[in-house]
Amino acid sequence: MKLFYAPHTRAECVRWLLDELMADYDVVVVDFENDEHKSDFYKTIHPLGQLPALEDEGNIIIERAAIMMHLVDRFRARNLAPPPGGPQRAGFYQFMIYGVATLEPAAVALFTATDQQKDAARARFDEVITVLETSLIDNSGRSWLFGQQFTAADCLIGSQMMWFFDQGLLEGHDRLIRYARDCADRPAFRQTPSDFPTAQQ
Ligand SMILES: N[C@@H](CCC(=O)N[C@@H](CS)C(=O)NCC(=O)O)C(=O)O
Repeated sequence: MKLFYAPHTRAECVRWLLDELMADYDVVVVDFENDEHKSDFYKTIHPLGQLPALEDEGNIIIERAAIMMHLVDRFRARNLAPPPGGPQRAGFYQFMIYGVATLEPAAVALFTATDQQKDAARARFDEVITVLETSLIDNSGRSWLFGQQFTAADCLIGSQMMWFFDQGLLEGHDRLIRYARDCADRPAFRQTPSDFPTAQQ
C-alpha cells in the first residue's frame, strides 16, 4: 500500500488514519511546493494532479473520503468505523460526505470571498458548521463524533477543524476548538513522517 503525500495538504488526514489503523504502508512524498503534483509522472497516478492518492494492490484510489472509507473496511478489525448496516454507520457516511461536500466548500468560499461576498460567506459557513457543533454538544461528555469510539470521520473532520482553526474561522465555536485540540493530541496524529522517499526516487 502506497500513499502519495505532501505535508500540510489534504493527504495529512489519510496519513493520520493509516497510523491510527497501524497499517503497514509506504509513503511517496510529492513535492507540492515545486508543483511535482502536476508532473507527467504524478498525473499517471492522479489525473487531476491532486493529493492524496492511494495505491492498494495495484489499484489507485483518489478522493480522500473514498480512500478513508475504503481503509476502514480494509482494516476492519481495527474498528475505526461503526458496524456496517447500522444507524451509526449511516451517520458515519453522513459525516464523511458532509465534510468534503458541504463543510469544505463553505469554508473555501469564505477563504476566497471578496469584501462584498464576505458577510454572506460567513453566514453560510456558520450555518453549516453549526450542524457539526450541535452534534458534538448534544452528546455532552463525548469526545468524538461517535461518542467514545474514535473513527475515521474524526480524522477527516478533525483535520478540517485544525485547518479552519489555523485560518481563524473557529472564533466563537468553543466546542469545535476543544475538539480540534483533542484530535491534535492523538499520538497517531502527532507522528510525523520524516524519512519518506520522494516521488523522483
Ligand atoms: N476532493 C479532493 C481534493 C484534493 C485537493 O484539492 N488536494 C489539494 C492539496 S490540499 C491539491 O492537490 N491541490 C492542487 C490542485 O487542485 O491542483 C480530495 O478530497 O481528495
